[in-house]
Amino acid sequence: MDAPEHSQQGWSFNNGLLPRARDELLLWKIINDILLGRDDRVLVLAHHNADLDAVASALVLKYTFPWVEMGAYDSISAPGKILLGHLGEKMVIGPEVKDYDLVIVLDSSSPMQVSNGDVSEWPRYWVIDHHLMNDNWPGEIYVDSDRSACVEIVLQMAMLTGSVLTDDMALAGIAGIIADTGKFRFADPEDMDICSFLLNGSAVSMEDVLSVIEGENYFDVSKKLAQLKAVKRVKYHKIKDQVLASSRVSTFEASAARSLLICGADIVFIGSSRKGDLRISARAKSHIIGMGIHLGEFMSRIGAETGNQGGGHDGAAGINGKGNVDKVLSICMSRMSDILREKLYGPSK
Ligand SMILES: [Mn+2]
Repeated sequence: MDAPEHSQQGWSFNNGLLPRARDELLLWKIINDILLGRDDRVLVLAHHNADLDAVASALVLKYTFPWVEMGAYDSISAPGKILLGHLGEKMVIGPEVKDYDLVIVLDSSSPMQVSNGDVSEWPRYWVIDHHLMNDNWPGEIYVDSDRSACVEIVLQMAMLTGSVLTDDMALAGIAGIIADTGKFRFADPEDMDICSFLLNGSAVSMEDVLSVIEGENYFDVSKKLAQLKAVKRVKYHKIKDQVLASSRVSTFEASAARSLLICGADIVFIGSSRKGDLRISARAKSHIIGMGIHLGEFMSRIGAETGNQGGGHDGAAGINGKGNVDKVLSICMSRMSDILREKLYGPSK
């Protein structure tokens, strides 16, 4: 499809449209490596259970640098698959990383999300991420935690290289931002600016994007069942007027967490384990964040305490690793109870 005539309109920094990159020089280092790899095998690698933002980021990189190959470690989320299918693109699941010359890791705050945890044998790689800065990754990485979605950083890369904004790029970009801002609930003005820019510069409408990412939901029986199971297996307790809840599912941790928040919990921990791998997803409502609780920092601490890797945003975070799910869940619940108790009743004597 030809890009609309006005697709380059406003495709410039500091025009109230696309925010300037946090570290343009570092971003150019990554861009140059991808450009130099034009004749090599370059892998764009999304994390396991690649979500919409990770898939969108991979897509925008592919549109900008068509020679890259897209891969996801272990699996792709259902919404991620829908976006790929809609755009007629494929992502390799579990690519053989050592067969590549260069790897660009997307949207991943730790090696555990894209490998068995050991990246020492990997080829040259870069990490582009928007989660809270941490030291899970050895070496220099590009992190901009002011960006609500990783795809916003990749769009900045597309812009830096003077790439044309296509409808597919706009659709992927908006989808990633919608997903990572909780359908704009947590969006900041810059997220709205970027979406407005993408809508203005393309023939894509909001309805186009939403029908792609929501359309299949009503027919996704395993997601519906995961949400109901999360409710059925819930454990909860209250501290003053706040409710903490935990539960277990085998998939759709994020939707399960959302369901428990809708049911009334203020902070939720959802555990799952697959083939010995453990995952905990934590979510909190905005008044909890307002109390000064940062789930990303919290999960990073619990990760360290349990020999796993944790991190994320203030209201949405997770732990990946190995171990007993119920045990890690109960540690999350008891440590968070202590924090809440101190916030609500003052420090214990
Ligand atoms: Mn993301």
